[in-house]
Amino acid sequence: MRLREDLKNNNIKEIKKDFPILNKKVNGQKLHYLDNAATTQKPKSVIKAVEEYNRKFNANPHRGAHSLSVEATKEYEEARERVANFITAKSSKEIIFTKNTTESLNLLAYSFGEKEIEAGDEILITVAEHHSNILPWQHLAKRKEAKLKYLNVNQDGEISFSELEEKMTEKTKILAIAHMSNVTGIINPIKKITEYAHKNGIYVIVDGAQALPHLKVDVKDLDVDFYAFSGHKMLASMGIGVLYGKKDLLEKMPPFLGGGGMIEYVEKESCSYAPVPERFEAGTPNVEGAVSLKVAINYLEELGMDNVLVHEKELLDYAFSKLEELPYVEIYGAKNSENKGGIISFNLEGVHSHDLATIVDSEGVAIRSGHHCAQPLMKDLDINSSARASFYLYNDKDDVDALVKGIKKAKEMFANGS
Ligand code: C6P
Repeated sequence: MRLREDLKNNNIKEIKKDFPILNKKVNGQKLHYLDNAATTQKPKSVIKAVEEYNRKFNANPHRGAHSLSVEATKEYEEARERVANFITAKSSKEIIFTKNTTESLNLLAYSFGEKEIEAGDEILITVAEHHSNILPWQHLAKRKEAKLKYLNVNQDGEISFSELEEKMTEKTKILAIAHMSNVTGIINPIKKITEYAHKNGIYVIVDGAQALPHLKVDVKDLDVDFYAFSGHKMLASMGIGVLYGKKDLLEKMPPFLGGGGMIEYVEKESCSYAPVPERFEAGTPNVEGAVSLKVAINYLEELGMDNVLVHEKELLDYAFSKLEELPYVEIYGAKNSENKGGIISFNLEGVHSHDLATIVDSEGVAIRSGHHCAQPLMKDLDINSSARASFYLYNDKDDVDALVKGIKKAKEMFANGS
């Protein structure tokens, strides 16, 4: 309850105390970490849980009768239960642990896609997808002689339902779309999109890398077929990710990788597979990562996901109000927080985004610059790169003010011919 009240009362100073790295000085300045869409920082509880796991429980799970292996298995499976509960899946059997969102989407393309897609079929994605939700489908389409089709986005970063209707044909088998864009921060109306797609017999695959850390996701209510996300973008360690899938679909899918842990029985020339989810988890899994995810979810639930989004929207509106005072700043996507999470992409007239990122870094402000692994969208926006500030639950107005100060400094330096 303490955390929830702190967030609601905007007592972010107290929340920051949970994140040791935020005490760090960067270039002699207080750290203002605004690169949360790339990865988030870890609270003390997550750091402690990972250490504790290694001190007390580390063993190879599902592979031994000895006590330690049983304990490691318990830790791992508890984490799976926790994830299932967090996203309101029907069962923990619907939760597959992967490395990250990228691996989850590749697993789908190589397993589900390979089974479902035939020559001449169509796969629909949007132009605003991260490369992780483009390349697996591009490769699948090439392998199968299928067609990859793109939905456009408007100035605000939104797709249009009339274009969606127009581009869904009887050949369309899969629609793969981000829940939240990592460039514009737009939140796509996944429930409505899924209703449209399902009416046309199309499977819906959601890239939830940016959405799940910031808003309440109920996969049952959204009715999506698959949902992918990464632990490191939601306070957990790097190297743990999730693929949620409806159980009846997962059960029909062939494995992606072969090896230990995913079989029932192996003979010299053949084998039978373990049931889901183990069928998709070949090799020794990342148990400490799963433990970190469980504890990260505990932290997020203590705050309340609705409160997290409200807080980020408040910061977003504050940032918009500050940036709008600077006529030389061009913002990409909608300039209000209505359908958005805490992401702002922008450029400064006459300043390359990498130069801007370096200058604000000298003020202790960490932002991302570049193409954000979304080059088709960059091309549509007619830019090669942008700067991006992305917020999380431990950011406050002080962080935004530091960013604005850094932007003004960059503009001045470049005006003076630096
Ligand atoms: N975007 C960013 O700075 P991984 O790397 O597998 O954890 O996540 C991939 C991914 C997939 N979809 C979306 C919408 C994403 O934003 C990302 C990761 C980071 O924007 C790193 S490029």
